[in-house]
Amino acid sequence: MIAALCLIATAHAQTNMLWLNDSCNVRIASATLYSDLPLKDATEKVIEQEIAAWSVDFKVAKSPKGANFRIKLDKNANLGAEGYMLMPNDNRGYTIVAETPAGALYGTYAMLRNINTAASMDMNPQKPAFQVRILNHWDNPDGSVERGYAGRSIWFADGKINFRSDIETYARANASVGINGTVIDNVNADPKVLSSEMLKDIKTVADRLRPYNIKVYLAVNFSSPAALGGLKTSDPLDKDVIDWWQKKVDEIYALIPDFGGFLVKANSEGLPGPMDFGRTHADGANMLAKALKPHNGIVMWRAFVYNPQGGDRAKQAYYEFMPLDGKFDDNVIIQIKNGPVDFQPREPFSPLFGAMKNTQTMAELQITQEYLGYSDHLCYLGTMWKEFMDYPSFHNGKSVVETTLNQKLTAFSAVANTGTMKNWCGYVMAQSNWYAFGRLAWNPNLSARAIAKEWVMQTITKDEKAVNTICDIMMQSREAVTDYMTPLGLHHLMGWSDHWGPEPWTDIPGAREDWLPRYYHKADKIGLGFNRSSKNGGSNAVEQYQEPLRTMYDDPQLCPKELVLWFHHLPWDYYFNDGKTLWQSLNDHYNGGVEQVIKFQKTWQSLKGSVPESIFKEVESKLQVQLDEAQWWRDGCMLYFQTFSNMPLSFTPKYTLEQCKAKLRTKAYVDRQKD
Ligand code: GCV
Repeated sequence: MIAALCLIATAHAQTNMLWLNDSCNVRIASATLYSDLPLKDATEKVIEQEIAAWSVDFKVAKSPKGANFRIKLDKNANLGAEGYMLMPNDNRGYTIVAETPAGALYGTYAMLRNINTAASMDMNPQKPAFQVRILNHWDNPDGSVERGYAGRSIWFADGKINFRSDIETYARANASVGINGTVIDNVNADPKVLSSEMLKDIKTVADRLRPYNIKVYLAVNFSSPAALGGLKTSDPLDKDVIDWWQKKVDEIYALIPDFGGFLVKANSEGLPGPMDFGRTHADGANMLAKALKPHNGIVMWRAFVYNPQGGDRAKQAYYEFMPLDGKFDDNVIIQIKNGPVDFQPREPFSPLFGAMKNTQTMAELQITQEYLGYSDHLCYLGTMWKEFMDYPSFHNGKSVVETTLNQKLTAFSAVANTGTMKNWCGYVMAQSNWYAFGRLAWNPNLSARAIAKEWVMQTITKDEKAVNTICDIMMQSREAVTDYMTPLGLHHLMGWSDHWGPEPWTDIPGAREDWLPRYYHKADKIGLGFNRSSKNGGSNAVEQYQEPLRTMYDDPQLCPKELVLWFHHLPWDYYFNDGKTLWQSLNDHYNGGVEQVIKFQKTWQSLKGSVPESIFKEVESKLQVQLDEAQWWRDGCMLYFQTFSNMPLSFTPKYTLEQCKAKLRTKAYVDRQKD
């Protein structure tokens, strides 16, 4: 079939196209498209443009006769609002069957992806696993991006919407992997996003994204009624407050009829919320949900909550939300970060998944590499997300991701890594994580390697040997980063406020204890790690997990070694089953992570000539930065821990502890803060 379409390789390099129509992709020599309906619908127009963009010679046909591409809209196809089915047709091409233009759009992208990656066409009906597949942008109206490492905001500049000319590229990229929603502003929300002036401009954004089946959502500040509306209170049970939100929601829907809904960070990290008025998360979420309900809007209410007085931070979301199980309206969904603390290189899954039996829940992942080397470290997150998603929760035999399926409302979200930089993500390799998120939101059963392969073949090269080599690096990359940053379940060792380099030593006078690394690593003369077990004064966070996980995590001999210091404080000379002491294991992991980056560098050199020169050079130079920062992490952490263990290192450090601390004041650090 593919040969029949007569594909030709193209050398047309276009900028900013991500995995679409890039220089390594093929073109269809001749495409004739027939669509069931006249191309009036904006999404059908996109389908036409898309097939045209991939073809050297493109025509629209008035009848199916002779058309090798056909769109067949069939209301009775049992494919749902977004599903599709690909079928071979008698003109040696493909017919895309769907109930809706959106389904046809996804079918078109799937067909083009399969052609491009020489994958065999799956002729079975395809439907997305989650209804809402959504990016969370942490973009502020002033144009800055919280934890963004790819330049400024793609949505805002100087307090206003930034009407970029290439927002359709963003929309295409998302649609091509099945993403159908975007929260354009930061969860640390500025009340200003709900101003009438801003909403009028957001309408234009929504209009431009709609043809790509992408809905706009907004993160809202819970105190907007007071801060923006001038009311005396933002109490969710106050009649004026309820009226204010209802009017605001009506105003939004008058402008944007398919507006998706709200994302809310409440009573977290200083943000306002219903608890400021003695109300609960459910009171707050349901009040907003009731305003949105007549318009089919939803509320994504975040469970990222913790306060300095609340005991072990890892336990707090569970304590705050479990008593509210079953109390949320049916258009509310609780958005939970994958781990119980905060997007660390490795965490156990949040125990809220599966535990809230009568509440709809969804996962929040982080594409932007806040704790994984920014956009400077090669760190493919497909493996990390699959580890989280496939982990057995032991709730009704379900994996973690399965606990968020089979609900009336289903959703899957991730914090975006986009910015105004030419390549959108600050690093070509970081684009793979955006791609992987979309693919997993559509189909959580895809393997991390299969996704990596698709992405490499559409972005870097189709040379089989090179594809495999790059995939090998990607598949090992997250473990390498975890090794040189936070192995064995260590977490939160990063720099104060910037979250960049190692700072296990940080002591900021007057700082919240749960924002300091020492709260998490608890290094002392005896050993290292956070005792979250049920024994010896541990926080007993293990009790929040279902058996047999509870028993397994509670015992350092049974606990998976990669999580052991998350759950246990162990002596430096503690022996693991593999015969190594804790100290030796730390040495091996920290140094092993650095060695792995050196291996990546060598392997990358072997690709010279088989990948585009610009990509070769970009990765080559980023890997050099990564190596230096891996050494910094290894040396900073190990030399600091050595001040407690007094044991010898089994590698030769590049830096002294003093140099590691001083590195925070280097020019590179200062420059990075400007980004
Ligand atoms: C948007 C972490 C980040 C914050 C972020 C917060 C959150 O604490 O460092 O920048 O704020 O998570 O997810 O709300």
